[in-house]
Amino acid sequence: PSPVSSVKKGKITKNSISLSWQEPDRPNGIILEYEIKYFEKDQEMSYTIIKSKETTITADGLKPGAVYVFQIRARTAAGYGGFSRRFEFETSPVSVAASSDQSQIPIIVVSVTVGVILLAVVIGFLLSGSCCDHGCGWASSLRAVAYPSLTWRCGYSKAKQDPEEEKMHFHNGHIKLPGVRTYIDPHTYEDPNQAVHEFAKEIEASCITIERVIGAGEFGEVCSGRLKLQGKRELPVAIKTLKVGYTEKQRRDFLGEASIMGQFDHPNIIHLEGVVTKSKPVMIVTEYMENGSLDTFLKKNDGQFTVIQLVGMLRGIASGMKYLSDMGYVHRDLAARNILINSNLVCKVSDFGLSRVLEDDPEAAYTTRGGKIPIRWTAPEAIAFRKFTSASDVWSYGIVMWEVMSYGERPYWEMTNQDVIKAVEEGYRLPSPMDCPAALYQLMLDCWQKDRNSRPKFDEIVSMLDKLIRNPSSLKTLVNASSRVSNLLVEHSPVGSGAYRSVGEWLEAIKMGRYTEIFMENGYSSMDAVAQVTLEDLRRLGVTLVGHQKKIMNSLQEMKVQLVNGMVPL
Ligand code: IFC
Repeated sequence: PSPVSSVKKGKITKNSISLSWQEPDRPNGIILEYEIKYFEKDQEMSYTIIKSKETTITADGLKPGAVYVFQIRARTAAGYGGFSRRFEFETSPVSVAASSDQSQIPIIVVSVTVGVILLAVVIGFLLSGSCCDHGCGWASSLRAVAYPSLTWRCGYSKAKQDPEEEKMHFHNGHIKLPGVRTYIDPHTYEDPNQAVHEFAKEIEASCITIERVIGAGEFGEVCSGRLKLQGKRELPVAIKTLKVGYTEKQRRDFLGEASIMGQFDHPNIIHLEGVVTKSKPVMIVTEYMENGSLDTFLKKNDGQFTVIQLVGMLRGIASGMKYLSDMGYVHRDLAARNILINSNLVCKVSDFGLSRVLEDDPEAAYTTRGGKIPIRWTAPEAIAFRKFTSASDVWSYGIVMWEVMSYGERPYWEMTNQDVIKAVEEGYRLPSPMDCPAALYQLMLDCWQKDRNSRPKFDEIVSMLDKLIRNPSSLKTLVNASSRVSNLLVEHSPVGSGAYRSVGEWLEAIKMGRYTEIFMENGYSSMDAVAQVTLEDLRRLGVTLVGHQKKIMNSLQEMKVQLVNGMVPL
């Protein structure tokens, strides 16, 4: 949306200023809300932000006789527009009669009490569940029962001098917490139609031209076509339709997907253009990704890319996943088949559900009491007790790295799901893909740590890949060809059974004995503990020489990769 250009003052008292304004000249979509930022003149470091669906607000709790600066911006499904210019208004001066001080005491007492209670509710709510679980587990159902309409929303405010004064806003029954931006499960809405229109723009069917069918979705077809919105140039789009004769629940689930996607705005997440709900068929419209899904694309172009290009793809996927995990969204089905790639080789995280997997291969999805799980992409704790978190998404990301570096090879080849589960449980891991840089394979192994808390976080993965891209020679060291035998799983851990009996003995053997004391003092006193050491840890321990870091990490890598002769007997 273009900036709001006209703002008028309304009622002004000594502690409050009311404002009203006009919708921007070029809204470029439906305005979902306005954000009003204000601060006392020359005190810009300490500002307050209020959100409003209306074109009027009252800012209260202001100082008497002070000048306040206001700026307003509008938000549509496409995001925020620019802030308006600054508008300055002054509160009325204090009245000379001093007795009013006394009369305010009851008001202050009541406000403080209400404030404390609200704070307690919010803190209780914060502690009552991690935001990383968007599943239908009993914990979240219980939360939904206990707090039927409480979900958090976006909204933020910079440090204020007086934190008690921090404003909290209720909007649609959702509490907006300062500083957190998390996605909202559309199931928490009583009326899913309201959810979809809060997050997705309604598109008129006449703006869409369908060209051809490109795939099958769970509820209908996926097509390519064009979207022409007034005042904008024609865009190539993908369109998913809901087949006729759907049930109310199917429509709800179908549009629930759009409500989720509409909350995301990131270059590596598939972008939702909008939905068609006012005419039939009901449709979800996204940007069009010319090269389709990443697994098929890589199989078709086997061996055609440079390592830097492949790492660029992986960097994009990790960046999209960092965004989703920051939003508190757990993907649960991260796999190369769920990544789309466009003509510029930009990868975007998507999700086509399990339908395709099931059609392709009845073995790929595993059923345990109503849940389908893509076994070979899923972390052991998610398979065993449904612990899906951003850390289990990191495991899947490691599998995606392996798929990308092996140009779309099937993880664990033709092993059965049962064999995969057993082998992984016993500590076996996929071997390095052919010609894979050692640093990338090490990152995969880090993603596949059994202990989910030891796996890297997505932001660490992004910065690691950035470093490798900035320093391409770091990708020259390939996984030792002789230690890579295809069709064999490698034993990953523990390394304790290796050649060295103590940390000192090991470090001496690689001429790094000078670090023995530092290792021992920092809890790396056994070979098992040493096995968990990452490059970050080394830096923290003060191993700053790159040559020493390499020597230690390479030696660890060598110990971890112990070849198993023949297919694992299970
Ligand atoms: C049930 C459900 C699905 N809940 C969430 N999703 C979901 C769907 C989540 C995400 C993600 F990654 F952002 F979290 C993405 C999708 C998704 O990709 N949906 C979707 C994609 C829906 C409709 C269409 C038309 C598309 N786009 C394409 O299929 C496509 C093909 C080529 N270019 O685009």
